[in-house]
Amino acid sequence: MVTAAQQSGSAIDGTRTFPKNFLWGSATASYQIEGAAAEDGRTPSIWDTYARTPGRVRNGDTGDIATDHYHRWREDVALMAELGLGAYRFSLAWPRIQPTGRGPAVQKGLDFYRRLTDELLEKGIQPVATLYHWDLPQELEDAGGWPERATAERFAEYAAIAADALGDRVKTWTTLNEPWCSAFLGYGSGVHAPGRTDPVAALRAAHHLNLAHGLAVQAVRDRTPAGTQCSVTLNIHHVRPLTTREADVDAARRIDALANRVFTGPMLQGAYPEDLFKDTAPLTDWSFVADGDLERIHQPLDFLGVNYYTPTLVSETDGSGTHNSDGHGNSPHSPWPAADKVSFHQPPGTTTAMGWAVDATGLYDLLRRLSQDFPRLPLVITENGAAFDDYADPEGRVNDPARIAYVRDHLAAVHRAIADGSDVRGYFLWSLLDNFEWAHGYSKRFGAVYVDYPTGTRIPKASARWYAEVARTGVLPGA
Ligand code: IFM
Repeated sequence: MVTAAQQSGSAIDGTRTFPKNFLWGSATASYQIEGAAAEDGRTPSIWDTYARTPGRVRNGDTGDIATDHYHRWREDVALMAELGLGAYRFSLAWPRIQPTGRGPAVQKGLDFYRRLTDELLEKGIQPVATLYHWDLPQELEDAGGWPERATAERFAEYAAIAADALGDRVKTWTTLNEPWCSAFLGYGSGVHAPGRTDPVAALRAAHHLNLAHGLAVQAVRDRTPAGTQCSVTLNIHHVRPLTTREADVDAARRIDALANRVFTGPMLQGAYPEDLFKDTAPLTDWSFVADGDLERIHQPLDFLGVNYYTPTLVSETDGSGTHNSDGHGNSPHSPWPAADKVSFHQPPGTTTAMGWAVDATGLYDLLRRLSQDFPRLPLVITENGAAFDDYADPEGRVNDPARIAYVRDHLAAVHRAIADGSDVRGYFLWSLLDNFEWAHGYSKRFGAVYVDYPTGTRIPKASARWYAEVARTGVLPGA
């Protein structure tokens, strides 16, 4: 059998060939693009409520209209086909399918995703569906939200509804997108919906998101044909210590536990890390982990989805850093429970419009580490990309050389990781379209396709054309 590593090659001129079946895609999320917030039975999610709360989102932006994908989906699928994408990763809006988070499904909500997936399949684009990309039905938050076990149980029911309705056409499922953000930005620092600032609630939320994942995998597997792929997407932080001092190395260990191993431990190994329990002991005894939960969470997965943008640089606190690591807004409340002695530093190098350092070596190191820690688990880059201050020139063109350079360097890192033995099966560019960038509103443009918000007009940026060529040929040009 030819391995992916053997199939991938580099030429003297710097071009790099990816393995034959490597999946080239692009990604979006429901609240960020759909709009139609009150249409066809959809009710508010926590992000509708949060965005409508003054002071939460830049410029008071909301997802009410977003890119209007709910009405323009056909045009958007046509764009994907034009760009030659092999796969499209999107998320289902829970409040569109099951508005109160419980009870029967709304037919019109399901029909929207049926039409979308039919159109994708018709155009030869593989649908990759994420069940949860942060839009919890508000009623479930009112009942306690992710810190409560019942929310995980509701999620399993919703996953069953989605799998029953779409399991005949969606062959690849992701349970959660970046549960770290849901738990720690949503309930810890409060810079994401629902905006709560309680470290214990954040840890409880992390556990119930883990449980929701395990229950949803079981629900999807029970209802879908053999061969259906199940996964989860984590924004694994590549955490580096500022120096080799023991205290800084320990700060990196602590953040690695809170960012990564709190999820990979139970999901992939069936146990929470002991050091996480020890570090957080002053806050909680974790008695919310019930008997049998770890078995429920630890389900076999077909691949791990990895989202990577920038590395994380930490030290034991020296007063020069902050507790915010990721440019997702500033809050007096830390998203890192029991890590008061950790400072976050700006990694060296140029930055994107998010203020995030550009460092593709972080992606390489991360992929190699994951392959070593979980040798039999294939990896897919489910998000990677960059925001820049793009604009349409008088001829209506959008030139974004910095994004091309960013994506090229990160793809080169993926290629190198594959050549060194990592089993990476695909890459999804974040994002297909400029969209609602959470607390930043519409001020940050991550799209390969530019969106003129007042008119909804889509303009493929230079990077979209460049990426289409890479996807078409499977060859990354030299720098
Ligand atoms: O826009 C987000 C996405 O929703 C989740 N991952 C990170 C992206 C950029 O911040």
